[in-house]
Amino acid sequence: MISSEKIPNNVNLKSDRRLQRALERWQPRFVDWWKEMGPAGFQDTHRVYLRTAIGADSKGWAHFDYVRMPEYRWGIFLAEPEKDRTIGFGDFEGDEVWQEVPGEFRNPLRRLIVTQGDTEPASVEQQRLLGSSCPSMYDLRNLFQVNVEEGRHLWAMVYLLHSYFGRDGRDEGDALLERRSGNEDKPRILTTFNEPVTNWLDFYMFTMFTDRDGKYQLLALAESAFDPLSRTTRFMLTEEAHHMFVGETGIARIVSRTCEMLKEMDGVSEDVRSKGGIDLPTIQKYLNRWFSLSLDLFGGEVSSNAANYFANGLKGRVKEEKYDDHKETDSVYSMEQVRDGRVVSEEVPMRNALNEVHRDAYIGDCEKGLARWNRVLEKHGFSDRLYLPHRRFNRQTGLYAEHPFDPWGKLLTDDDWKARSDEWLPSESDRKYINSLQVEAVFEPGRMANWIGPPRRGINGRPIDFEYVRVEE
Ligand code: BYC
Ligand code: FE
Ligand code: FE
Repeated sequence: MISSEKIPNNVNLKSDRRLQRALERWQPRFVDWWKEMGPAGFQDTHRVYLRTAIGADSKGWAHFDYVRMPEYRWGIFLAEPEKDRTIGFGDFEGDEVWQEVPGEFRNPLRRLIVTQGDTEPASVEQQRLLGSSCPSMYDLRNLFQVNVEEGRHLWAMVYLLHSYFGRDGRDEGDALLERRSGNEDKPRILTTFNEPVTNWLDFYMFTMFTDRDGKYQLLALAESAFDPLSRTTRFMLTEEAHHMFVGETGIARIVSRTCEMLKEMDGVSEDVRSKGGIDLPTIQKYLNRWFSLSLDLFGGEVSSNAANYFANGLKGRVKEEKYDDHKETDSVYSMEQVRDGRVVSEEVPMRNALNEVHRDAYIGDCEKGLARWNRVLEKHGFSDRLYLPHRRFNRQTGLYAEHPFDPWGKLLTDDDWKARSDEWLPSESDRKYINSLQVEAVFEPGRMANWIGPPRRGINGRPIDFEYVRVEE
């Protein structure tokens, strides 16, 4: 469905004039925000080979063309309604899903939607300076693809706020454009979305690990009894896959290039930095940083918020249908807690442990990605391996934030931590080194920066040396 309307959509926006007008008032504010806080440079001077959703069906969601970023057609697309859908979990299991917001759940639902919405523009802000140091034209295009789609995800949440939350929803829609990642006075809501993303190693780790939190949160919201939220998030998930692909393959390409350099040195030295490469210990440190920061996004291990969301049908578990018990009123979860300087296991009611249940599923998914990176090392004949640090390592929120732990989960003293944290997390000098490799954009079709290998294939069947970003005539 190619739409000539100002706001492309599959929600029959023109039938609701009030809503349409409200969104058309928000649209120029969004574009102003995009121009101010979206990708620096490349905006009016370049056209980018981008995927745009013009419909929610299999044909419509991936339409490729050259576009100027500020003219990208951010639209509102919901997955098709599921016939006779019923609530899949919690105290209202089996009831019909809601097409409107029940009064008693208005606040928590709005809060979930605002929190989800806030991460989308935050990530664009975090990544805004990366274009000028891109390792290839292909990567530059992928960065911008991720950015415009995060912009669309913001649209998705603002649509829900405007449609279902009246005046408050419109105010929240405005506030989403006012907070700024990393700003002391008006920061973004969740911790990780205020952390700086200063180079492409950060970026690939962010899209590998932080976008993957997005996948898991969206899967949990897709179970919601509030059907419009479920349908919106289901469609967002189709776009999310590419974001994680960019991260996973980005790191795999770096690992591959590092292996090549090590082989060229033929055991004489292991210092790939002398060849302008990125050494495995530094890759591991960036992995440690973004994995632990992303674990924080699941919330506290023991959470009454999570229990209430579940009881009330607002937020379920990933693939809820795979569980036998959809109520979890009597079940328990065995949680590791720190008591008198020791880690011990204690049972907590399952409903209160759901953030940890999500974290378990997420960690399992990350491990699969790690295995693919390690296969690259194996194929090149190296015995070194990358690993996920323990979930207690370097946490800023939840039970384990109160004590320092090493990457294997062992409790440390504060002095130990101070003395050793530079072994496990990127130090100032690591960051300086990585930034020194990335001072200018590689802007020539098919060419790659020295520290990264080429991708296996191009985008949408195009060759790797396709002109993915074009200077405006
Ligand atoms: N930072 O009961 P608790 C994505 C707050 S990423 C700051 O432990 P709860 C994307 C919490 O709000 C997916 N504050 O946690 C990725 C609460 O505040 P109150 C984003 C935090 O509420 C890449 C208090 O601490 N989507 O899409 O069960 C690029 C105690 O909370 C944090 C969502 O997050 C934190 N890390 O769960 C682009 C889904 N953690 O009540 C996009 C919506 C907790 O004391 N959000 N707090 O004032 C949620 O489902 C939940 O809010 C959370 C937290 C999972 C985040
Ligand atoms: Fe997103
Ligand atoms: Fe994403």
